[in-house]
Formats: sequence, C-alpha cells, structure tokens
Amino acid sequence: MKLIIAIVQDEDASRLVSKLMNEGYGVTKLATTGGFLRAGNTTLLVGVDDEKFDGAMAVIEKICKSRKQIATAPTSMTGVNGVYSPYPIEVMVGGATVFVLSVDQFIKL
Ligand code: 2BA
Repeated sequence: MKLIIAIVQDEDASRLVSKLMNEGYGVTKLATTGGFLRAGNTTLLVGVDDEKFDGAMAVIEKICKSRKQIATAPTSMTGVNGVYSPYPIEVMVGGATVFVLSVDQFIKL
C-alpha cells in the first residue's frame, strides 16, 4: 500500500476530491499554506492499494493545472535607510507536488 500526499491548488481541490471519491479512493483533505507564497493550498492524503496507485496518480495529473501567480515574497532590503520593500515576482505553481510513501500498516480501529 502507498500513501499519496498531494499538495494542490485550492482551485483544483474540490474537483479532485470528487473525482477520486467517485472512483472509489479514500481521501482526506487538509487546508494548508505554502511556505513561499504564504497562500492557502490544499493537501490531500490518499491511501491506495498498490494496484490502484497508477489510477490515482492519473486522476491527479489530469485535474491539477499549472498556473502563474504573482507573489510579493520574498522582501528585499533596499535603499540607504534599509527599508524593507516587497517586490512582485511571477511564479509557476503546480499542477501538484506529490510525495509517495510506502505504508507499513493500515489499521482502522
Ligand atoms: P509555496 O511554498 O507557496 O510555493 C509556491 C510556488 O512558488 C512553487 O510552486 C514554486 O513555483 C515557487 N517557489 C517556491 N519556493 C521558491 C523559492 N525559494 N524561490 C522561487 N520560487 C519558489 P510549486 O513548486 O508547484 O509548489 C506548490 C506548493 O507545494 C508550495 O507552495 C508548497 O506548499 C508545496 N511544496 C513544494 N515543494 C515542496 C517540498 N519540497 N516540501 C514540502 N512542500 C512543498
């Protein structure tokens, strides 16, 4: 068994959860915050039997889109007075950041 930890954009989360549930996967949805943008994102925990792993990954890949976002982080120190001045940068976020862990035990009590 594998545990998929998928960090996705909020815009994709609802559709992704629905699609995974409809296809018979168990899903836990967590509200999370990206360390760089300091903006909300969504982390899904999906425990899957090995034979269903590829199917789950295919759903994630299909639904999660890459998007450009404008961020004002990080800040820089500028000027003679050392004033902190945020400046806009463009970053490409997602589709999905996925960690895959092998599960030793899956227990429901
Ligand atoms: P954030 O940390 O808010 O990062 C959002 C996007 O900002 C990233 O998209 C990346 O394009 C950019 N970015 C991140 N750190 C950067 C840096 N030091 N300099 C320049 N640009 C930077 P993604 O790579 O698609 O990541 C989306 C979200 O996935 C991240 O949100 C974070 O919540 C999570 N994530 C990504 N890599 C991770 C990792 N190695 N461990 C844990 N979470 C991770």
